[in-house]
Amino acid sequence: MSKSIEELKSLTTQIRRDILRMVHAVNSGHPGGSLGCVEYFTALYGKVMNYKLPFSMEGKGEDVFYLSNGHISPVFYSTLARVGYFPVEELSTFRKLNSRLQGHPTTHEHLEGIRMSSGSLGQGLSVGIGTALAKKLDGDQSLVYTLHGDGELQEGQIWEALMFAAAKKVDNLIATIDYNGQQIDGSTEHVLSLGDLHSKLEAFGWDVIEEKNGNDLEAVIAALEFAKSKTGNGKPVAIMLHTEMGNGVDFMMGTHAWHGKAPSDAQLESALAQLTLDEVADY
Ligand SMILES: Cc1ncc(C[n+]2csc(CCOP(=O)(O)OP(=O)(O)O)c2C)c(N)n1
Ligand SMILES: [Mg+2]
Repeated sequence: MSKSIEELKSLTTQIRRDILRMVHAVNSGHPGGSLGCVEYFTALYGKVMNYKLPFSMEGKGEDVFYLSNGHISPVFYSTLARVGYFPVEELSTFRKLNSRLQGHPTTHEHLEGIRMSSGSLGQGLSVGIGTALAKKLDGDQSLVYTLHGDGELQEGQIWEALMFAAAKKVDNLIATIDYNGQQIDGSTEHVLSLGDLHSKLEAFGWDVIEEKNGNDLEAVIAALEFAKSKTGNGKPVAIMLHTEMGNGVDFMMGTHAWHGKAPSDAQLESALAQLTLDEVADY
């Protein structure tokens, strides 16, 4: 797991190609949020997180990750496959009948790397907290990572969980918010403003890191490493990761339009032409 930055940057391009091809093949899925979170997933699984392969559901003695905003499954599945959890060829079954790669991740399909079912927004922080507390009871020093959409933060359960984690000093947890400013129907500002989220998280008792360059791989790695350094200090840690929905594909960037829409044949071609690699490893 010691890939160079150059190799990891190539991986981000390959993951973007996978996302687009997966969603295009079945004419459904969520490319926008997925593309925006590529650097986060690459940093996490390519550099920062300590995980064990082959996959074990127990997750003892290793860091674990929960995707709370389950609709961005394409970036999750591609990353898991590309780092060796399951065969890359299986990405071609995305959203097909009887596939292990359902539109939203499920545990009963036994896909390696998936530890919770998600898609119904708002639940992953609670699951992460439970796991973090279990790790403490077990004397397990490893960490729990969770990812959430900013629109997802409009769910009430999130705020109960935020309050609980700080009150119970769950300081082995790093929750990241995909702060892309967009959600299914428009901007988060327009649909239901989160207000001064940074201050709100701090007021709830969290250590808050804000990273403005969420699509700069090195910046994301640094933010995650910094977050790691903050663990064990009595407070849960949040990263507000400023990302761009649709990042990497010019006509998909910065709009909610591609939250849950597949590209046409011509659009796929145009998108892939923007994501070139010396050695393309499409499945
Ligand atoms: C409990 C719940 N309510 C509504 C939805 C429908 N839904 C799916 S994605 C989404 C938008 C969420 O916005 P955000 O978390 O910012 O994701 P992004 O659009 O940035 O990918 C909504 C409302 C859902 N999946 N779960
Ligand atoms: Mg969003």
